[in-house]
Amino acid sequence: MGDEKKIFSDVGEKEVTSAIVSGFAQDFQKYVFSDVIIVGGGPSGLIAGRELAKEGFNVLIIERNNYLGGGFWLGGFLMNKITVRHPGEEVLRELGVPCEEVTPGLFVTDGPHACSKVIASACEAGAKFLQMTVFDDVVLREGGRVAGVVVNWTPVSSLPREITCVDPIALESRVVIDATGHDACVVRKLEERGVLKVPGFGAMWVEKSEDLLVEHTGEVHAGLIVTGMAVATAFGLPRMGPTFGGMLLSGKRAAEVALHTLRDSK
Ligand code: 48H
Repeated sequence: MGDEKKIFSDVGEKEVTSAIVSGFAQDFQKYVFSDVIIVGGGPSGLIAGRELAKEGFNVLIIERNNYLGGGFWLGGFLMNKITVRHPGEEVLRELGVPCEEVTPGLFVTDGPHACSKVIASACEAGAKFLQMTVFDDVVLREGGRVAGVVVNWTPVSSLPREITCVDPIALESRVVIDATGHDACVVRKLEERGVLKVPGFGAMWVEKSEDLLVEHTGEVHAGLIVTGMAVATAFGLPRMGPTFGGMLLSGKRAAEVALHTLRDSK
């Protein structure tokens, strides 16, 4: 502990803590009002976020877990092979994910490779993330337009109410995208408030579901776009099981719809 040669720079605890606090606060301040808030960091939300951030919009992705990627790390039944039906592989190849055609029109890839690339592509495009943050409610404005989200830390919402009297906070945005998967939490909140009726997703029918899902991806209510599995829940469409082309293409479609709104309202 004296004259030995140091490998690392001479930086201590207070600098480390300060870097974390100021970095987080600077980003957070910027995302108090964003162009787009995406609730849910699964494949559909990540692809939508990537496309929108690439176009130069401020995108904030809110995720209740610490890890991003949702159900995209694994295929079905805890087996980590991801399948996509054509043309889903085009999105994977665009991101540099190798995939193999196992039968005409069906492609297989490794979950960890595909998922990490999708996450990295959203980061590289400039999307920002709030992990361990759970959607709690919507912000509604004139005419019932969705104008943001109310969130809390995930640990706060998972502890018993009597020891966590912590109010949530609101974040505003020009567009909100519900990418929360089967739960369709944002859409469900509008149902709870008597704004929408939500039928819930239908039984499995892969050949029908993915086309329908991409077709129905779009605005479900003023200011709110729905993507991914949440579309099936919102419109009562059949589920597709462990195949993900629909999620990737739905994310792209959601971004296209959001771009129209963002450009029209500039
Ligand atoms: C913050 C939240 C909240 C909340 C949820 O489930 P996901 O992977 O969603 P998609 O739609 O991008 O992909 C669905 C796909 O993974 C899948 O399950 C398929 C294809 N199933 C077919 C079938 O037949 O079952 O990701 C959603 C993300 C997750 O990371 C959640 O943790 C997060 O949203 N999330 N984040 N606040 N209230 N609810």
